[in-house]
Amino acid sequence: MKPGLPRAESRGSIHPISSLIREANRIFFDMGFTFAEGPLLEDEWHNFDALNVPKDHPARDMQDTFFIKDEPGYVLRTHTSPVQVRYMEEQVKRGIQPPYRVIVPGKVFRNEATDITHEAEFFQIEGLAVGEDISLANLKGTLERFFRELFKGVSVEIRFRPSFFPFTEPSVEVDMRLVGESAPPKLRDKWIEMMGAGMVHPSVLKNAGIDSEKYRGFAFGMGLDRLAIIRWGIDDIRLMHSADLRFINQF
Ligand code: 2NL
Repeated sequence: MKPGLPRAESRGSIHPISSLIREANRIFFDMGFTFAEGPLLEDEWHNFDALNVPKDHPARDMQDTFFIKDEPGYVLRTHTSPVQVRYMEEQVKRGIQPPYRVIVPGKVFRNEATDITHEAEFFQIEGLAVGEDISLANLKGTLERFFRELFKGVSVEIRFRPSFFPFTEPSVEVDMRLVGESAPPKLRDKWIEMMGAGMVHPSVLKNAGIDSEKYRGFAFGMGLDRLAIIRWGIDDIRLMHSADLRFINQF
């Protein structure tokens, strides 16, 4: 062992969530997406209004969102979508027209009662593609490739079910299943709800300064805890944020 390095058993390792973010960045980068990030403290316009979330929507309740007492109009972001809105605004400001493809991993906050499976802060990853002829078929192909690369060597199928989000129309829930011999027996052939997605609502494009007559987009968002659990077969979600080195050092 080289002098100066910590002993092997006390060396750090990559947290599964970080590992997933790196892997997802690489897979989407290969499909032409760029990475973007933004502030955790957001204004209500970027977090809600621009995304077509009505003023009386339950997501805007004190029970669901952390509002900043001394800074009216500011919240801890409840999703990473405001970053995609900022990304679009920035491109428009610079005179850069679509196509855009952007991937946004990051921490988000929900003012919920915490219990063994719910934390007030967690990580998610969202994606956005805007162009002249973007369709739901492009969304399906993109997500299929993402899951196939993430579960390399295992056959993966996905399906869409109808859903609702204020920022997409139509909206879908995306289920995934691992099939065949190489699938882990515990998960084999079971449909698992993985994410929400849809075609970007024209009002959202308009709010970001994009011509919604000319351009369309798809968007998706997913939590990373569930994905990490499936990816590595972790059996207790609480371990994920326990900072327990016996857990972390397994990765
Ligand atoms: C979920 C669902 C979703 C989006 C996020 C999005 C972003 C923009 C415009 C339109 Cl800028 N949509 N994001 C769309 C559908 C679903 O997330 O369950 N996330 C954990």
